[in-house]
Amino acid sequence: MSDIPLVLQVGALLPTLADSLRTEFHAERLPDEPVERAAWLAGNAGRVAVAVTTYNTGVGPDLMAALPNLRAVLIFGVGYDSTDTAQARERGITIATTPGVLTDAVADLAVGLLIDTLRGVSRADRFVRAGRWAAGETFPLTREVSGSTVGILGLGRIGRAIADRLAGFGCAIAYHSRTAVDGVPYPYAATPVELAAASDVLVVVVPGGPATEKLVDDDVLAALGPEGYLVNVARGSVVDQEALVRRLASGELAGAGLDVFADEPHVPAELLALDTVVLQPHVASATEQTRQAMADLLLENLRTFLATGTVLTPVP
Ligand code: NAP
Ligand code: 8YV
Repeated sequence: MSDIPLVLQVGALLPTLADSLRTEFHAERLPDEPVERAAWLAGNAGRVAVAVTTYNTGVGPDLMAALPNLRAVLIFGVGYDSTDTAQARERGITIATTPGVLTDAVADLAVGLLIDTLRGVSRADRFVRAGRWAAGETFPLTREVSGSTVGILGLGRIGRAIADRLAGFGCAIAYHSRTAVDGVPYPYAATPVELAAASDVLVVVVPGGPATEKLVDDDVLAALGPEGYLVNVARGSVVDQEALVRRLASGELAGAGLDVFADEPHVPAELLALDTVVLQPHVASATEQTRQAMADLLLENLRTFLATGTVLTPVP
């Protein structure tokens, strides 16, 4: 067994990032297959100083407990809800994410989803491809985006970028976070229900995890109402998905644009069948430019951590 601190890749990563980890840091990849993984851990767990992972995989409680000398978890992404932050705090393990560099890409996709959901862009595309326009059918009228009222649930980095983009469309913006944000021109709603009741569209962009589990519950969806739309680019866990499906299917909600789901990559069959819903495979940050910027920031965090024991972008 070598004494050199090991960088461990946990789960699939952007191929260019995985290459850099291997060539620059001699990183090894934790096997995904359980028997192979257990054998690898039995021989190597004590060597691991840094784990590199994504939201999709994370370093959960069991894996973290199995790595006695782990000092840092570096996450490719801004959300860290799949990593055991409580254990990390207790053991003094640093967690770093890649905030900021993905804000624009995620905000762009959120606005695109919102426009698609209200104006039926994907639906109209299906209509044309199916030959229905050529056959003389008329596509139904849709909901105007400009001038609508948009509630932002979570006015952080991404929420603010979405709000500012939509303000440019002449939308009226309101928001809810746990605390009101100083110096923003948008009115604050005291609760998610109050925000939903005042909105035509509710855009969800709070972090996932226990504190926000089903923050968008049936009451919030009821307050949004049958003319209301939901856009979720945060985490599936933030929305009561069963209630959402029920209300969409019964027409008690007008539509939804969803990049994230409760049990990814599984999407409820009821949603697949609904024409009022636009579905994305968790791709809000997935542009060439942003994924490269995320990889660059992660690698900078790794170099800094190995040199100084600190990171540039720790989670609070
Ligand atoms: P951020 O700057 O930390 O913003 C999070 C916002 O949520 C803050 O305004 C925060 O304000 C609010 N918030 C936190 N807990 C809350 C609660 N319990 N109730 C109400 N508001 C709450 O984070 P960000 O960079 O904007 O990213 C936000 C989230 O987007 C990430 O955590 C991630 O889950 C998701 N995301 C998804 C994708 C994707 O591919 N779909 C990509 C990137 C990020 P207060 O603390 O004042 O409440
Ligand atoms: C993922 C995300 O990181 O940043 C986040 O929180 O959800 C995404 O950007 C990306 O899908 C890679 O896991």
